[in-house]
Amino acid sequence: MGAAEIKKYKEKLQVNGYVVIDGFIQEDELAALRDAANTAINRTRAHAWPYRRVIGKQFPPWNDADSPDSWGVQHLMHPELGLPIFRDFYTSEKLVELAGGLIGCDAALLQMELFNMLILPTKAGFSLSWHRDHVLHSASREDEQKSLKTPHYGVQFNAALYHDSCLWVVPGSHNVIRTDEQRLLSCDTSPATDPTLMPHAKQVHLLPGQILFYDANILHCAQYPQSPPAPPRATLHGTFGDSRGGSHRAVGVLQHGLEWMKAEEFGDGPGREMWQLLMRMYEQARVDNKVGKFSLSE
Ligand SMILES: O=C(O)CCC(=O)C(=O)O
Ligand SMILES: [Fe+2]
Repeated sequence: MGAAEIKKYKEKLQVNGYVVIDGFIQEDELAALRDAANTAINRTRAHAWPYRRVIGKQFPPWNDADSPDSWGVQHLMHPELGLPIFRDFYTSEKLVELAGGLIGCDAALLQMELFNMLILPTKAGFSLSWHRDHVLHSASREDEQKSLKTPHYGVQFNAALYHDSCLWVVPGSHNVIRTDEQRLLSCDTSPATDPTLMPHAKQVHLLPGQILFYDANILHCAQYPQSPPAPPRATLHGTFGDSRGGSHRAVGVLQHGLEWMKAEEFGDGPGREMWQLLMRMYEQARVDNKVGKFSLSE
């Protein structure tokens, strides 16, 4: 993708708080990723993969023992999952270039972070509350304003392998404090059972192969219907950081439990330089006392 095109997407992301990019994953790659996704989903649902987002809990930490049903598969790049295609995708030149361009960060400064997959539960539907990823539901206007003005030093994406309409956003809400009405509908972790009640809410529809980048501060929620009967969801969900942020992103990233990524053998694979920068952030987080903390809680 050319620099001019990336610039155009960056502008959209800055203005609207999200941007959808067409045809990011081509047919061949889509088929191979769907295969791998299927394997990962089956293993997760068969309780042969313990790292998962459990139904009933919206934010980390997630505990395998807490619920039999899942809404996400965690740690797609984990060597024990045995699906190297996910790391190849995460470290691919096209994704790294795009993520770096959107952050405004040279590829050499990009740090490896999260790579997970969002799926649908099989026993009953589940919904997330309206939230911003790293701002408390209960934040005062002053605290909210302060958070919204702080740079992210990173980006996050949803890359859909199937049609995906689970996510709802309030366009443009990423840099504006909530109105009284919005606050009322997002002041606690109650699941958003009817997202249309939120003024200006917009359902995001992704086609297979499209990639969405969204600002962690955009007011958003999600609805996860039971599947089947709903068609499958397999949406690759990841983040990249700008290593110049020091430990700024540490809580949001490390709260997902990335101890396993410290292994030297893991570092030896694709994206080693990005991994080294993650390790540097880990070390800085330890010094700054940010390990073992969480962005949001229920
Ligand atoms: O399911 C989604 O697309 C959104 C997930 C989400 O908001 C989150 O993990 O914080
Ligand atoms: Fe979120």
